[in-house]
Amino acid sequence: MINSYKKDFPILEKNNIVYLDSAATTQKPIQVINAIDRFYKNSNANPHRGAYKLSLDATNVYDEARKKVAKFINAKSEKQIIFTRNATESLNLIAYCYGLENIKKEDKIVLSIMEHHSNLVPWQYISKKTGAKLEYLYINELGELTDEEIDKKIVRGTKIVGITHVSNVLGTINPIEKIIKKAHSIGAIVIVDASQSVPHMKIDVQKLDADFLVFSGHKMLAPLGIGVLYGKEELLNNMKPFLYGGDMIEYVYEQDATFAELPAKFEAGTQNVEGAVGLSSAIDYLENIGMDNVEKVEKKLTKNALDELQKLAFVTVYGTNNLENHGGVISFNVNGVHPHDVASILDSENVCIRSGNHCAQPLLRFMGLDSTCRASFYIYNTKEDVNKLIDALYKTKRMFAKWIR
Ligand code: 7TS
Repeated sequence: MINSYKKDFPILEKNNIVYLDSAATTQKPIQVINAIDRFYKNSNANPHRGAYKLSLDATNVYDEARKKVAKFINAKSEKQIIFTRNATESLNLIAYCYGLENIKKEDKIVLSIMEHHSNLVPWQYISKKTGAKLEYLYINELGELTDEEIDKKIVRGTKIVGITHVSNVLGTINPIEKIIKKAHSIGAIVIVDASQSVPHMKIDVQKLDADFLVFSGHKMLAPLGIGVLYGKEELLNNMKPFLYGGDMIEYVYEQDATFAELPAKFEAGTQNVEGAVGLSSAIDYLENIGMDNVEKVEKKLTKNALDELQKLAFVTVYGTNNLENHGGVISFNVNGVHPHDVASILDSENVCIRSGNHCAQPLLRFMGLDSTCRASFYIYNTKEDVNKLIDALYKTKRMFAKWIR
């Protein structure tokens, strides 16, 4: 059965590829491509800077996109939505503008060992600059964070907890509700890296009570180059700007300047209106399907893929088997064959997977691995895609028969 969403993605239709690398970036539906095309044909100008109709149009679509994002994650106010380039920039903004200003030598920063480098390397910098200790929440053999580990590490003295909602390597869905509650009980703030969750499930920032939450548009059908930083208003208000320049100021004098209110304070320079328009259209597309359905489609695919991969004696699958806390990302290895070789053979069969350390070297090192193969799913994937992945893995087995363990 071909699912009804694949037809909306010209690149998949045209190239007849099985795209299993959506954790890296997703393909774009024609609806999003058309929305960007319409913007450039009808409304392109520099927003917030012109009194003429086109500039007002550009301002309007940009502001509407912000409102849509706020509603999508249930933020109290659209002022809490800062557009950035991507999750990485959002995380750096938090590290520089909150971390550097608020963390002291005697404080502790706690991260999970499964953080993407984007939510890890900035905190190494802050730790070195401030003298604060950097500690990690480690995983059990199934790639999960246990209650014990959370209670042991998130203790008095912890000021920041950085946690990815869903691991981009193992697909583990972390118990962020519990982590947020625990962190707040001892006075720490929590940064949720929702890069691998906002595209795939309903997220309610008010219910979660996250202090900061970040994600990238390009992992949820939107164009490259647009990201989101959500933050509690009081925290954002008390932070200094990240970048200085046009449109983030109120008054500028020769020796001094005052700054604009949220969200403009954090959006220096000409805004990525194209990105915001694309993100707005991507949200429309996802909401039209319904996030519950997106999650259902992916759960079914993940179960199917896990079942099929686990039947292969020459393949090792990493992470938990519990679908309850497993997103649509699966890491595995063909025993005895380097993941880059596996990915090349799969590519010759038009199956795109990622191989490598997935920008999570500390996690891989903790697991005693250098690299893995990774298949990640989105709404355009089908059972047939999983079958093609399995067939291509059999081909790999045939080609590397001598080395397979
Ligand atoms: N956080 C997580 C959990 C991610 O998976 C990624 C990107 C990022 C942050 C950074 O996102 P960016 O848009 O700022 O680059 N993850 C991946 C991946 O798994 N393969 O390629 C990029």
